[in-house]
Amino acid sequence: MKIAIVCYPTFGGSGVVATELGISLAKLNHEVHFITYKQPVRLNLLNPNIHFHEVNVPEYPLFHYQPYELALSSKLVDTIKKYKIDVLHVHYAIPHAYAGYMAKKMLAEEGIHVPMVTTLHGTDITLVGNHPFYKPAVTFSINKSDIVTSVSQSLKEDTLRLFDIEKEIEVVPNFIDIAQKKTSFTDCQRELMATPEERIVTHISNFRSVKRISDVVDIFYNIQKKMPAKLLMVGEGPEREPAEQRCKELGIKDKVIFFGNSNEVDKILCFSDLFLLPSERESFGLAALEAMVNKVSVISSNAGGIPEVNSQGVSGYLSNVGNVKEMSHNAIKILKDDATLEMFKENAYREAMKFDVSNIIPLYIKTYESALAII
Ligand code: GMT
Repeated sequence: MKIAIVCYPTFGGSGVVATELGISLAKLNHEVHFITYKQPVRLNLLNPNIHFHEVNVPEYPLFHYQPYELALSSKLVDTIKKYKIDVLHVHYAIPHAYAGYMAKKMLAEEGIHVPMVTTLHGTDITLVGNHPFYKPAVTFSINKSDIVTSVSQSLKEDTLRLFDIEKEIEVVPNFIDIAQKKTSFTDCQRELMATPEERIVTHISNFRSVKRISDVVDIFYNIQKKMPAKLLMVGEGPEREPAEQRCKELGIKDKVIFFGNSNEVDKILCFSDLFLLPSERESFGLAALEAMVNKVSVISSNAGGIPEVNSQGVSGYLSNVGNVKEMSHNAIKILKDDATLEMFKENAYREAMKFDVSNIIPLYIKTYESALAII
C-alpha cells in the first residue's frame, strides 16, 4: 500500500507514534510518505520505502497568522496525485483532519478518491479541540473522516462525551517496538549519572501544566528524604523554569538534572529505576510505556488512559491526580529494597510486551483495508 502520514514532527507522543508507525509499515514493504512542516525528530530516512515531503508556508506580512492548513491541503493534493497514494492517515485532529478533508474534496473534483483515517491522540480532544473556538470544525472533521481511531478506550469515551460524533471510533492502542529497543542500546553507563547507592528517578514530558511538574518535584523531594536519589528531568516547556526554581528553594538543586529535549531517551531510561507521570490528563501515556519497556516501573496518576498502560500493583502504582502523599509513599515502597525494585522492573517489562508493535500494526493495516473498501 502507499500511505501518506500527516503528523506533528516535534517531540511529543502523537508525532512519535506516527513516525514509529510509518517506520514499521515501511519495514513491511509499504510505501510511506510523511507530510509535515519539518522532518519528524525520530525519522531516519535511510529506508527506500520512506519519503518526507515538507510543507512550506511562505511568510506574507498581510497575514497575522500564516495559513498552514491551506499549505498542508495543497501539499496533500500534490503528493497524493504524484505518488498515487492509496490511504491518507492523519494524526491529531487539529488541523490535520480538517486539512485532509479539504484535500479529499479537491481530489474528488478530479475523480480521485482517497480514504482518510484520523487518529485522535488526546489533547486534540480533551484540551484544545474541546474549546468552543475549535469545536465545530473538530466535530465536522472527525465526522467526515472515513475511519476514526483513538489511542485508548478512555479517549474514545471522552470523544463521545465531549463531541457530537456520528462515526464509530475504533481503539488502536499505542505501541512499542520491543525487538528494536533490545538491540538499539546495550551500553548502560549508570555510573555517569549516580553513585551505586543512589536510586534514579526520571520524568520525561513536554513540561506543560497538564503534566503537573511541581508534583514530580514534590514526590522526588519526599523520596530523597528517605534514601539517596537523583531526579532526571527530560524535556522542554513552560514549566521547566518554575521547576528549576522550586528545586532551588527546596535545597535539592544538586540532586536534579534538567536535560532539555533529548534524542537519547532509551539511554536515560536504561539507568532509571522509577518513572513519574502524575499528569492531570493523559489519553495513553506513551512516555510511561517507553519507560516500562526499558524495565522502569511507574508511579502515575490514574487520569484518562494511564490505567490501560500502568497496571496497579504490578508495573507500578496509580493514585488520584494531585495525591502527592500517596504517590511518594508508593514510590518509596518500590525503591526501598533491591528485591522489590527488581520485581517491579520485571513486571513493567512484561506488561509493556502487550503493546509490542507486532500486536498493533496489523490493526492499523486492517483499518487501511477497511478504509479502502469504503471508497
Ligand atoms: O502529552 C502531550 O502533551 C503530547 C501529546 C501529543 O499530541 O503528542 O500526547 C498525547 O498523545 C500521546 C500519543 O498518543 C499520548 O500518549 C499522550 O497521553 C497524549 N497526551 C495527553 O492526552 C495529555
